[in-house]
Amino acid sequence: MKVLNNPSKSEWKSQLARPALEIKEIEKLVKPIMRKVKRQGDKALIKFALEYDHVEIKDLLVSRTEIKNASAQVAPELKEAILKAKENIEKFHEAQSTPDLEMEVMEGVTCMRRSVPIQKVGLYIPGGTAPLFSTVLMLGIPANIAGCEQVVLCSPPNKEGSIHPAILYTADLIGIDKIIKAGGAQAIAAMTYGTESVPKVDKIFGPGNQYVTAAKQLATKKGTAIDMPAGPSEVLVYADDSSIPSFVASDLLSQAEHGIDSQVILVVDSEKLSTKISREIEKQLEKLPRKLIAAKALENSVSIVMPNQDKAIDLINEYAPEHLIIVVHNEDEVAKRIINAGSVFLGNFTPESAGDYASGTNHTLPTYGYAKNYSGVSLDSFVKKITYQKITAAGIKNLGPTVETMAANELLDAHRNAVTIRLEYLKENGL
Ligand code: HSO
Ligand code: ZN
Repeated sequence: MKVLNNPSKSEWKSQLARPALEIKEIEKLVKPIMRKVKRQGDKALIKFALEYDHVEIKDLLVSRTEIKNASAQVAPELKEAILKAKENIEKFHEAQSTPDLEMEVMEGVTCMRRSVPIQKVGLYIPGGTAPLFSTVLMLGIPANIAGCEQVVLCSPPNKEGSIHPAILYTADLIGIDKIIKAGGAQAIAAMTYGTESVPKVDKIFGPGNQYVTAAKQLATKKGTAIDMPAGPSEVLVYADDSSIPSFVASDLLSQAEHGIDSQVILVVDSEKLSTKISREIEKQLEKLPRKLIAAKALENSVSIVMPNQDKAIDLINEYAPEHLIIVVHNEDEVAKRIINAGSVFLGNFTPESAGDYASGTNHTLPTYGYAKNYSGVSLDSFVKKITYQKITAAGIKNLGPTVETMAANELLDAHRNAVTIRLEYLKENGL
């Protein structure tokens, strides 16, 4: 890890720059894939499975028998863990529902707001080197609580032509019955346009590689919403001498093992602590099965020595990390001053892994600085809010003149007339 000693504000941007996303180049490769799926539907998905996943797929839809077999392959201990995580995630997401709103804003003028579920949602679960069955919980649970009518899940088939058993088990556990063996940009295209097996959805959720990310961006141009723009996963740990260096190192490594493009940033108040944590990283890295991935990620990572706390907080807010771990003597105070972060973890005993899997918060979070303007996935991501209003005769008399004046001054006479005609009617009828 590169060490920076008290860099000045003018250096932050360049020193903390995330790796550039070559979205435009990738879009060029993704567009023809999307077009083919649009034209040929399932046939294209089967063809792409052969080309990219190297497997012949007969049925894109996972069958009941496959789900049953998958369940038998998941160890009881893992099933129990998934159930515990499910319980916590359900609890925390259920509590996020907001009551419908109804109020008389002025006499005779009532405004209402109601949450309604997005009808059809698509969840993308990557295959690849780590089977992210935890993401099935993070996306499927709020979709259920919101009351989405249809939930479809796409995940790439492995060489045997099936999906990882823990992904299937988890999806079945939360009642997702449309599980499709399709990955990459082609899966996103299928959920954008619809095919014989895959319903067209209103919103697509879930992480993925750069092809998936580019396809999701293209989907938004076709009227399909997405959870958020994505980049590689990242963590920033802010620590002082109240932290336990081996714990900090373990958190940095847990993020680094996600992928070679993951970014991990350490902000500490002394060089001595930075050195201690670096040593711990070296020690723990050696024992990791994914040490090559983690080591590569650490190459893009920096340790920043910043003795002044105000400056450190300023830097964190500028960087806007996806995950922020704060382990300093006054962590609660610092936490209150954080304005840009996806999810915050406080104290020595709160590893990011807890939130990644099972504490209850969602792990689908804004990366790449988008924490400045996006929230992580929550129950809100699966609902729309519709407003209503009802105005009585007395209400239009109260509000009408205000609207008439504003409409006239915007030079929109038809708008004004829509009020005037009603006010005149009431007058003519002695009401
Ligand atoms: N840290 C990832 C989520 C995850 N970690 C899933 C393990 N499994 C992005 O927040
Ligand atoms: Zn993680």
